[in-house]
Parts: sequence; C-alpha cells; structure tokens
Amino acid sequence: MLTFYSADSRLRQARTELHDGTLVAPFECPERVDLVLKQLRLSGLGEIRAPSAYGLAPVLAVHDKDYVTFLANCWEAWLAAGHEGEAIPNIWPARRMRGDHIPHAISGQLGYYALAAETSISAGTFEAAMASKDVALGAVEYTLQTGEPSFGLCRPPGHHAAYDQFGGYCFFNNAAIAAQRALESGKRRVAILDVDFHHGNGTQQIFYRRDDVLFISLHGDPEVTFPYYLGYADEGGEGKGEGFNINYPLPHGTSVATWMATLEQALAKIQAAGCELLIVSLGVDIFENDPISAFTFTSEDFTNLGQRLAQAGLPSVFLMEGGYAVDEIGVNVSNVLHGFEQGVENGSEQS
Ligand code: OKP
Ligand code: ZN
Repeated sequence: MLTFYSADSRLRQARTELHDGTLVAPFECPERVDLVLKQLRLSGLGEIRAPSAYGLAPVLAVHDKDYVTFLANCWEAWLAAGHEGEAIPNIWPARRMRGDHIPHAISGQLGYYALAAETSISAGTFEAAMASKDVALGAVEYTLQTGEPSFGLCRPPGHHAAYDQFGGYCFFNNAAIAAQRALESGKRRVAILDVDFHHGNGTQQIFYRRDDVLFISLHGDPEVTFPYYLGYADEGGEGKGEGFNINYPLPHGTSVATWMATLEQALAKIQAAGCELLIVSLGVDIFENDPISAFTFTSEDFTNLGQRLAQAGLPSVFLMEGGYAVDEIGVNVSNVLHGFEQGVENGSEQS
C-alpha cells in the first residue's frame, strides 16, 4: 500500500498540553509519526511518498475563511501581545454571552475558535496543519485515480476540527477535506468511518445536514469521555442529512467482540447507502494500553480490523487520527494496513 507522509508534520512541536490540571508534554507528539514510519518500513508496506502542495482552496471548501486566517496568524499575534507561554484559550463565549462576536484581542479570538483548552498553538502549528491536509489530499487523489488503497500519515490529526473550531489536537479536518475532494472529483457518496476512540465531532458537524457523506463513528461514550458534548446515539443528521450520521457510543472497557459486532452494523449501513469511497479515520487509541483511552484492542486485533474493512470492497483511504501508546502505535497502524491488504487478497481468491 502506498503511504503519504510529509516531513513538515514535525513543524508542530508544542511543548504544553493542559492535562488533568497540569501542563504536560503533549500526547500528540512528533515521535508518533517517526514510530509509524519506522514500522511501515520494517514491515515492507510499500513506498512512502511526499504529497504535492494543494493550497488553501480544499481547506476553504469545508472550513470558515476567518477561522483559517486566525490559525495562520495566531502565533504571531500571541507573541505580539507579549505572552510567554504557548497560546492556550482560557475563556469562551459561554451560554448567554456574545457567542457571535469575535473580539480584537488574540485571547478573545482563541476562546472564540477553540472547542477545548488542551491544544495549545505554537510556532509551526499552522504549517504542520497545512502539511497534514496535503497528506490527506495526496492519499485521496491517488486512490481516486487508481482505485488502489492508500494511507495518509496525517499529523496533526483532524476529526475534532469543525467548520470554525480547533481542539482535541486537531486544526484542519483532514478526512472532511479529503471527502469533499472526492465528491468534487465525481464520487456521488462517500463514507467516513471513524474508528478512533474519541467521537469525530468535527467531521459530524461539517456534514450533519448533507446526504453525500455518510459519517459513522464508533467511540467511547461521551457521557464519560472527550468530547463530552457531542457523539450521542440520537444524533442522526438533519434535513436531507437525516439518516447520514450514525453514532455508536460504547462504554469504557468494551470488548473487542462487541466492538467488532458494532462494526458489522456500521459496514452494513455503508453498503446500504451505496457509498463509492471509504475514508477511514484511523485512530489506534482503541488499543488496550493507550494512555488516554479505554477500549481493549490488542495489536493482533488491529490485523482483524484491517481484514474486515477490506471485505467492504470499496476504494479505501486510511487517514491517521489518534493513538498515543507510542511504543505500539507503529505496529498497530501497520497491522491494520497489512490486514487490509490480506483481506483484499483473500477476497480476490474467493471471487
Ligand atoms: C484526540 B484524538 C487527555 C484527555 C483528553 C483530548 C483528547 C483528544 C483526542 N488529556 N483530551 O481523537 O485521538
Ligand atoms: Zn482519539
């Protein structure tokens, strides 16, 4: 399988994450991609290619222009305001305040555009986010042109990023940008299957009123986990999007058997909707030893996941989301992708 990767993902080197009341070294760190790359090379998955630069147009197809401008300017504005640490919001337009007003000061803008406080903005963040969406676009372009599967080793991740909000380590919604590109190239309906431990609130919101993208997410129950305020089972889409958003919140400690049985339901929905492309938001934080998650996948289970996804028989693009057990992140990603290739081979032997 062909992998897309950009060395510019290293430009995001934040030093601080607000975690459990203290500032810690971010879980979402550059070493994550190093370990994935190392394992992809060791396991011989295939060529690793740098993407082209696709510019801002595909970003503006799913994100607000003023939000993109804010991200591009945030770090300089934060420095110009004389702040010493990284840019972290500490106030929001909470209920009954002026939620539609964008203040002049960068501290006010941060709260306006942030959905959470753990994700600080630092030098190079915007450039890394640009590289990450280029990785996603390179992967989807390749799969659109060849029909062959691809893996976009995106970093920073994307699925929490909404139309005009960053947070949960995400700035641009890579999967949404890729799905939109696929639609513009002629696909009539695209499925985004989000297997990350956390609900893909940003992807859900971007497509909530649309029927050309079917968004399905399996994730930790938001009653007890991030992002808390979205991801419930009764969120089914609105208007013509009704029926095209499906959430499967699952309790902490959910067994792999239950998770895989839920995946069966998700894949049946994807088949029934006539989707022409599958984009997998691939978070491997469903791993049993993930430091911030609570599902129970072993490294072997990831191989089975990949095999099962191949049986959907769709052109498929895998895009990296979360996964923070850095020792195993490479093996777990590699197992999904090799499992997918095995599943494709088995499928063609049977037919
Ligand atoms: C990003 B992705 C740990 C608590 C969780 C944010 C989680 C973001 C997950 N500090 N805070 O979906 O893997
Ligand atoms: Zn996650």
